[in-house]
Amino acid sequence: MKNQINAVLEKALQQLEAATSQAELEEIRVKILGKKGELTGILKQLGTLSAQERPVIGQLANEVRTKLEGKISEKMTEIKESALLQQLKDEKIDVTMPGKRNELGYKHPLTTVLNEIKDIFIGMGFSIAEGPEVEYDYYNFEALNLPKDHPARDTQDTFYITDNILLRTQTSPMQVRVMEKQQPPIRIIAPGRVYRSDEVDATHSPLFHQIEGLVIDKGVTMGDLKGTLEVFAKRLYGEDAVVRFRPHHFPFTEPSAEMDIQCFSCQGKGCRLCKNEGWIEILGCGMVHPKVLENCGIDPEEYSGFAFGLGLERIVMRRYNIDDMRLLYENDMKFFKSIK
Ligand code: 2NL
Repeated sequence: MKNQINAVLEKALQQLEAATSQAELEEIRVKILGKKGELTGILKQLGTLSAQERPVIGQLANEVRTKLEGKISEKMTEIKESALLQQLKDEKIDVTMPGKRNELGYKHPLTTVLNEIKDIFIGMGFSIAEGPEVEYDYYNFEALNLPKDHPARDTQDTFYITDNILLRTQTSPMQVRVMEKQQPPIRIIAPGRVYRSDEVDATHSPLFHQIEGLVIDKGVTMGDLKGTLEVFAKRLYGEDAVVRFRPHHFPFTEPSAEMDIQCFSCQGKGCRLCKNEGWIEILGCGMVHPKVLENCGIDPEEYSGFAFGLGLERIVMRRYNIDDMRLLYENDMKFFKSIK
């Protein structure tokens, strides 16, 4: 039996020496020292030995068990250490490698220019008024002196939701809402999305952006309109910008005008940029129609005011020399980087 025990010890030591993983060690431990293990099996036979042999063999078996347990835990430590070393080696970071740069976002050109325009008007004492894009027919048309049979109300051009609810075609309804709520003095701009049922092409989109402005107070004149809008043009295009006003017609203003800026490329002589006009149209404007004031609960005998509207896309396209409006909506990063 002594030989048997020593043989088990020898074999176990050899296997332990060759083991390379924690699982292998555990397997060896169970095979030798487990409940059905080889050494345990031998110990179960102690009863068959004589009274002199039993304590000698018993002691030997215990020594072997202790020795093997010690060896297993020693080997375990060794394997764990080398696994850790390997892990550290695998996870080593080369701090001299070039870093991965996170791409920083930037503002859409529509937002950049809108913010500039907002700042210009805020600098002149205006507030920003924002409101619903789904509107009542009344606020979008009726209150603005556009009666039911007016051509601008053509169902072909307007997204109607019901008979009297629609997607706003301009941001003026927001200005009507402010006039209803607030007595003059009023000085606001109303920027935002507007909708028209247009086919998409280089100069049209069913969704675009408008900025309208409104000033109402006692004694406001066409002189205030011209002065304010000229200052706006100079802030946006530079102090040497030259503007002119041409008579026009809008149902909600009387008199009405359009403001042009002299072509900065040819100084009014006419070139390709201004299509030989010498002037470039910037916005529409006029003195608020007395009927509109009345509709909004403001006495036209006591107050007067001016209003204007401009299309943001057109200003942005001219600024960045973009000839196709679709580029503003297609989120092609190559394009946006090229005009950044
Ligand atoms: C254009 C012309 C314009 C207005 C908008 C307006 C608003 C109220 C009362 C009177 Cl509440 N007028 N807005 C006035 C004149 C012109 O827009 O060409 N826009 C792109």
